[in-house]
Amino acid sequence: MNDNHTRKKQQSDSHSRTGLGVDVLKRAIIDHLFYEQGRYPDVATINDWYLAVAHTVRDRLVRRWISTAQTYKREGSRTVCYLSAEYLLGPHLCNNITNLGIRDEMTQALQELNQDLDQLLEQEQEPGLGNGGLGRLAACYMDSLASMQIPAIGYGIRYEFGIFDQEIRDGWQVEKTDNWLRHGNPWELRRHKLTFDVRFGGYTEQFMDDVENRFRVRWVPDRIVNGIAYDTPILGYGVNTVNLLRLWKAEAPESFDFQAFNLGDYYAAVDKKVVSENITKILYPNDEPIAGKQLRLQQQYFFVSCSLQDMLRLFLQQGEGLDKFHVKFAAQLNDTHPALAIPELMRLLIDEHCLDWDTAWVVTRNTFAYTNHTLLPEALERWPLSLLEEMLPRHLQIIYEINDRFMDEARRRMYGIDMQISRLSIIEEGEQKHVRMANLAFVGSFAVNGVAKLHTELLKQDVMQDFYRLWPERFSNKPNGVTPRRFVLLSNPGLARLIRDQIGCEWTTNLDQLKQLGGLASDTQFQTLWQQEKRASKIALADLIKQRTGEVINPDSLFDIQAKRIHEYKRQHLNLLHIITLYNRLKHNPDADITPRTFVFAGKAAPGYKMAKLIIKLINSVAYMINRDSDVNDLIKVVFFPNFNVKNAQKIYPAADLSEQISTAGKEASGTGNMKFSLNGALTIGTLDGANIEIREEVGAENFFLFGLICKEIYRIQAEGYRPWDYYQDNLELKDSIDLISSGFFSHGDTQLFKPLVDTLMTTDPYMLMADYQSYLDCQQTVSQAFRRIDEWTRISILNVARMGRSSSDRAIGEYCNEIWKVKPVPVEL
Ligand code: 26W
Repeated sequence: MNDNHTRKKQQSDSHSRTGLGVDVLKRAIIDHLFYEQGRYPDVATINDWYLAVAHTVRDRLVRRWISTAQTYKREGSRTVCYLSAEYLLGPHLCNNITNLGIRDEMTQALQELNQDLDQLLEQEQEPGLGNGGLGRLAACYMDSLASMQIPAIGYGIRYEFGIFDQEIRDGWQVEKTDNWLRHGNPWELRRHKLTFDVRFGGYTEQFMDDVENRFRVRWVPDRIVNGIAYDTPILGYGVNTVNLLRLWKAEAPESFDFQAFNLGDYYAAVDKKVVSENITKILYPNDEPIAGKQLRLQQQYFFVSCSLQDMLRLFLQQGEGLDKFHVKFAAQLNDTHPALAIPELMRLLIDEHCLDWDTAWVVTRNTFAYTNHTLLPEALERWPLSLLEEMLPRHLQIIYEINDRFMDEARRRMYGIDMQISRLSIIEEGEQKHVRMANLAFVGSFAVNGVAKLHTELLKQDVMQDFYRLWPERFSNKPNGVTPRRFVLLSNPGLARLIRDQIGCEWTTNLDQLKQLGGLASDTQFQTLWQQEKRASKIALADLIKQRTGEVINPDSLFDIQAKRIHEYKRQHLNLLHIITLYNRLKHNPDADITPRTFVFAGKAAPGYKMAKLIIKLINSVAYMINRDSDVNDLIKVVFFPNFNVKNAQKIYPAADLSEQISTAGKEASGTGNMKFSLNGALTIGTLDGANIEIREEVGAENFFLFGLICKEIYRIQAEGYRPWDYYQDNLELKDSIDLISSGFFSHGDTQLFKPLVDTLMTTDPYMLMADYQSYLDCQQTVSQAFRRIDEWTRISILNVARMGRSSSDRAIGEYCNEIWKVKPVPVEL
């Protein structure tokens, strides 16, 4: 943490590339506008000003970047490599200004240049290189690694097109291509010289290596793609550390085939270029059901091979023996998407660097650790063996060898234990064989973790029970966390200032400090200030909703928000059943005593996920009817906020009174939105699922609106035979709500539109909505009563924030560093 003295010194630094004072910032911005954009203020566009400010801030990062690289090189520091197919970074500018600690200075500098920082921030295209929880967690962890001065490199894919932009047309989701690079990207540096060959296809052959005097394997690929590094600086908060996010782009070794051109075959001339670049063209927009698409596997192998070749390059610079590779690097596999790293490191060590199998295996298994992020069977990756045979013949050989040796070890370990060994195998037998990526990830890692207490328990008791039975010591729980920099300091500056005025600002890097707020929970004056901050955020969101949807909402109503990917297990449609029930109550009795509420939904559906898209249509159809029904007199309003992404999330989390975390128990691995809402003073209504359990333990059961069946009860009911129809029959309000949907009331009389959704609920209801309906309704009634006692509500809101210290991604990264990666901070002097 740069103390005030260092900061003062930096403040006084007048160098236009590095100074942090108002005047030097002004000069730097004008310099960049002039020399970078070739513009002068009178003619400069908003985007010109944005780029000028971006380059001004980037200069301050690059200086720290170089100092960091020099320090790590000098120290030969043990380094964490985070391998993730997704990084949901969000906009860079404000985050870097916040982490440099110059938000006030930059705001003033721009004011004096007649520019508005918030307006310029709107200019930035956010890099949406992720789908949801997993990708955002990777971004939060990169922020914490840098803020805690841990030497780290984030490796991933530089998708040309990120997660689609969502538009709502006639209530339906429409996907728009995310051309985030259209205006260039000031936050990345192309590393022309840093390219690696990545092979695909072909065959392998054995040959006798006389020098090594042993047989070796040669892989003769039938196509090679180049991987080019693009580096994005990740600045820590209040430190000089700038870690590296290295994303790979695929390019053809030769971007133009002249011979083909001369022969007049113009397509062939560019064919290789197009095919190669397709690999990193677009992010797969699914965040649970796997695509199993060839291109997806190519993407996974491509970035894994580039990353490991780069790690070997960095290691060999140190001149040590490769049998010490795992001493230098700890590599975290963010779910199974990078699991091919295991056979790829084996291939590189054995085929390219001539290590023997055993040494290579010791190095490999002591390099990798694996985090599981989902228990949903349909999300557990398993690749057809035939696909691997065609695309990665050498890796399949290595996977077979790994599996044979592993199964031998397993047989030895399970001696006398009755269990089915086939479930352990990396190879899934059957008519079409598959490679189980979770099994491969386990076998090739020294540590495996879940992301919340219940999730880790279910991992041990269910999905990976056989592995846990034989290797319990490898399992641990590493509860997720979120960065308080972006999700409080940056997105809720008013609340951050209020907190700082009371307890100082150490909480931004030591979130447990928030506990001190507990003592102010009943302080009426502080409560008033707290309410004012919340109301200001609600008004800001109301304005944005007016802009984006045309809907006018009442900022004094209870803002009840569910914002996350649309998925049946997250049960946005249970939330809808509550709304329709309230509507029915008001229709039956317009004087019914309903607490005014605004229901806000936000979230994208995977383009191929029909039921999720139907749920979005139903939300908008219910909104259409209710919002225009004068009988309900604005007591309840429903809004679907389009295009939920990090930028919009930063405006939604601060404005919530109630956070909806209503997934079926046992389905949400952790959730991280739940933490962001709670950290911004929202109270949570939720099930005992994922991190809701830890949040409730921390904030106190009396300060959490709990409902629903717990995991065990669900297993029991399903084992005994779950009959959703009975709940429909026995519960009039539930029946009326379902019937209103089936009647076509929300679909202009079309009784077929929502039939698939209603039929699923009435027959299988796999996510137990019918069974949890009444408990949810009762709990929502409690919420309505509680919100009327606004001072009591505010007291609980303050307590919720005060007790959310453990939800910091710094706490999580601290646990990974001490218990898995065994890595220490390396402070950087400028
Ligand atoms: C293409 C297939 C695919 C893509 C992404 C399958 C699975 C995923 C991710 C694992 C899904 C995901 O984002 N899981 C979420 O991870 C968060 C971070 O740990 C958790 O908080 C969420 O509960 C979990 O759903």
